[in-house]
Amino acid sequence: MGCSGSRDILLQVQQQHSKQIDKEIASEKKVQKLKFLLLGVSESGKTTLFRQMRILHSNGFSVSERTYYKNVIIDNLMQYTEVVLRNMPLLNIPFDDETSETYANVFLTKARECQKLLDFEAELKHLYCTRGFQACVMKGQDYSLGDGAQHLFKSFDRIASPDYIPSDQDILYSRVITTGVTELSFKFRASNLCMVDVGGQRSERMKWIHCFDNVTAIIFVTAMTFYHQMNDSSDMNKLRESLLIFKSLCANQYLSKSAFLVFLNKMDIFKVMIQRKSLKCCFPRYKGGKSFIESAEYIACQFEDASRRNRGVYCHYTTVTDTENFDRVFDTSMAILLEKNLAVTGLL
Ligand SMILES: Nc1nc2c(ncn2[C@@H]2O[C@H](COP(=O)(O)OP(=O)(O)O)[C@@H](O)[C@H]2O)c(=O)[nH]1
Ligand SMILES: [Mg+2]
Repeated sequence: MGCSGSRDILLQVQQQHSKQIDKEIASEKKVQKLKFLLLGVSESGKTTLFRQMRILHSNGFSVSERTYYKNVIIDNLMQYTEVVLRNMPLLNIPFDDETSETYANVFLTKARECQKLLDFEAELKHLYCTRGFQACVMKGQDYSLGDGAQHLFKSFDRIASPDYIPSDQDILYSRVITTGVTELSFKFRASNLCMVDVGGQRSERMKWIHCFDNVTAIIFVTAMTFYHQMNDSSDMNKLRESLLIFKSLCANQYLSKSAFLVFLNKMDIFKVMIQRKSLKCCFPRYKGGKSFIESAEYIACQFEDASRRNRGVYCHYTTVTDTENFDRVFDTSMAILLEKNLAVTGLL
């Protein structure tokens, strides 16, 4: 009796211990660190998405970071203004009047040395309101004017004020070429997420492989607007180049266990652009019309075909500069990925 009693107690202790271990494993699993790697060619929107993560799921931007972005924004505005003014004659867009032409020449001859936007405040305020300048900005897609330019031009009065502090939206539209690797860790639902942002230029792509260890999912970002844009350094259509890179990533043995999400980005600009220029310029076999849905679905299909993976690739249409829209899309994409795909593949 004594013997079987102590055996029962031992069994109970063992069962409790085992339950405790199960609990710990379960809770460890629950807070498992998931690594998401942002890949895609330059200017697809990776860093903007990364900044949204900071706004939505981390502490946002500090005062000193906003001061840093103020300088970036002023620098961006100088560059964008120069690009527009140099493209006006190339696109046969005349200046509205003599004053505008004089102001443009003053800016173009002096701006580079001086690098102080506010020294040209009066000239720029005048130029930004002219019909010629605005018409050239509207054609920005034809000569690769940065996609943040319109927002920054519109916000000039605010940016030029002495006590200007960049808003989140200004930061999302600012452009800094990424070099190296940046990580952000944050809590998302029951998981700890680590998001990794990398550079997208050719030279930076060599570094991607160093980040391939233990990647839960690749978030491949591509701008849908790439369909009519060339990469000057590779002399290739940027959407076709994105597809090639995506295909090689899908075939990469180090990523064989990683899931793949494709964010087809810059939906806002694409919706307007597709009315003007058909997808045929990129895909001669495209037989559809100019509607957004038809064109966007065709692009999504190209990525699904390029993957040739039986586990499936999840495509989502995004406008990563739009916090509310992106919050929703990211939530949905994570729900699909975490709840369906990763559970099945045993990654979660
Ligand atoms: N209008 C618009 N602009 C975008 C969108 N996504 C990114 N951009 C802008 O495109 C530019 C390049 O984005 P960035 O995130 O730096 O691209 P990366 O090189 O892939 O990191 C920035 O000025 C962004 O503000 C979008 O969905 N819509
Ligand atoms: Mg970047």
